[in-house]
Amino acid sequence: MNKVAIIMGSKSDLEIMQKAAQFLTEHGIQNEVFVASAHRTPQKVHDIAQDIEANYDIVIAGAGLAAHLPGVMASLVTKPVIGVPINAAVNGLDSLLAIVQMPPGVPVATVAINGSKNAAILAMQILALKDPEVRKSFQEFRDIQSELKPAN
Ligand code: RP5
Repeated sequence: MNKVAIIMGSKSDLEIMQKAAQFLTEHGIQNEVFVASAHRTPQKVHDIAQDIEANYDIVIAGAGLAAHLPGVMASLVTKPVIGVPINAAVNGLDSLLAIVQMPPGVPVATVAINGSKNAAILAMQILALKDPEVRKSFQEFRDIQSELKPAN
């Protein structure tokens, strides 16, 4: 199905998280953005998790402060979850530690603070494992990035 769910804890995370959506869209990968808070709207998170489990391949989850959303999402779905710590306070270190320090058994693949573009690139690499078209598109991205080929 090649669909990526992008979820974040607040609309205030959108400025950072939309870089993930932009990268995926630019590379022809379907994605959908959701806003729901593990703390403020837990039932909505559960409902979205059910949708994700049925209809998506990978989750990119961003949150700041006591950033529990990526971990909660990882607990609710069997799909890989990539966590994006958002810098909302103390330079994002609170969020980074909350997301990366998952207990054994429920991993969240965590990227850098505000690293939503890398989250999208990682999602594309995972999709490329089983889809030759995505693999080709990813190789083109790599070639352009390493200046083997001019950007058009
Ligand atoms: C977290 O709290 C959100 O992910 C956001 O990064 C932070 C602040 O949220 P707002 O107060 O801006 O809604 O849950």
